Amino acid sequence: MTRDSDVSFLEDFHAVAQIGATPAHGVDRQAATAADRETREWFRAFAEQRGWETRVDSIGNQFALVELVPGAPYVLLGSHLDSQPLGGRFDGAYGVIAGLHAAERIAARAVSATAGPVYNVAVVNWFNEEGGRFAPSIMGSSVFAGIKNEQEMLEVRDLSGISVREALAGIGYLGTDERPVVSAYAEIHIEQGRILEREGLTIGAVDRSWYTQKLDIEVLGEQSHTGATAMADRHDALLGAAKVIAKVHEVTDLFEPETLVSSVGQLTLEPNSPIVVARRVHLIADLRADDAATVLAARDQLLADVTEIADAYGLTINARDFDVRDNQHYPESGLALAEAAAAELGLGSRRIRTMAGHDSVAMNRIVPTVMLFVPSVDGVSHCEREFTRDEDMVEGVAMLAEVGWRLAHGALQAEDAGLSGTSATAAAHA
Ligand code: HGY
Ligand code: MN
Ligand code: MN
Repeated sequence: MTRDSDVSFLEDFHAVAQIGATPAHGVDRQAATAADRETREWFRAFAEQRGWETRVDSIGNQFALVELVPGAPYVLLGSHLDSQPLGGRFDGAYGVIAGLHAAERIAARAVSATAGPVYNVAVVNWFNEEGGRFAPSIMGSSVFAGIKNEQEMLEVRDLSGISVREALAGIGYLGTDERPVVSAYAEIHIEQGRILEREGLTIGAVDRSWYTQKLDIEVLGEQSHTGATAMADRHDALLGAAKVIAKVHEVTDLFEPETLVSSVGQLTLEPNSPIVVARRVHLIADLRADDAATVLAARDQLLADVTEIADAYGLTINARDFDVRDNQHYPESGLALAEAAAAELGLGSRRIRTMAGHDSVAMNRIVPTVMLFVPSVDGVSHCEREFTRDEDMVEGVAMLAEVGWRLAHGALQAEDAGLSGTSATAAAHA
């Protein structure tokens, strides 16, 4: 039986999925593009129709604030509306729209509750979680959490040389508003893996994130004529890059299957002419494992491989660690809260690791954080084929509303997570 509120959520979700929609049912809404602006306008309209205050901070994070207890800190719910190029319509967007609907249900419940909330509720659309256009990913929430320097992030440029600052100003979302003081954070997201689907469960309570890092690699050769240059005289940066890319894949064979994942997803080539041996290739390798030591061992092996390739082909190859993210452990009390909420709603749940990064990875550093998953069909993500069933999505909204209700009643305190206090306290100490 689908409740009216579920119908309303599904209508909103499928409406947003039309913004930046691609012919194969994905979305292309990269950070601070026109499509990103359109989803931000949708977010703002949703809040304003309900009389909620909206804010935009100085790194483009967008907030909707629901005041239940004047002057109190906010339980923050949310995720991100930006997508990968030709990405999926569920990644991030599900969590933002679920957050808006959960906040609406919490506000309605507070009206008639005997024991009212002690905290307010807010919903966030984080800027540039995906990092496809502007690296690193998880940018807006990392600045909010004091992990990344705001000015540095505003100066990051995309491949066409446009800075974050220029792009945000260009869509009218380089804000100046004060950030809300946050007491706790909860995020619901598609799993982007196969475990919940395989086990027939609706909810994942995330206990830990994988250790991840990027290797920023520059391969330098010498430009020359592809027809007139002797093979012995060539310093072919693209050949070297091809060897590096193969090594980034092959290094996973040195470890137990599926314990290390790695790929190169982005490459730029100069001068990129069919008659010219390449002078320069820039590429980014993504390395992840549950065990930090595995990533570090793979990284060391790759640095040795890179040196060998440089020597063998007469190249210079520079490799730099980038976007290193330590394992994040979510608080035990938050996991117990999620499991109790799932049980109350009659939803099957289990604890689960996240291999993908999320804004909750940043927020867990400053406030008690609950990270939840709903199933992904076939585990596919960052792809137009990404899919989650309506029935799983609506169960997830009910789950987020229940978790948010408990958080708004103070169910998780900073000390539960070994933290000092609200986000204001943490930022003051950052
Ligand atoms: O970095 C990540 O894993 C996320 O998809 N942005
Ligand atoms: Mn995401
Ligand atoms: Mn993603």
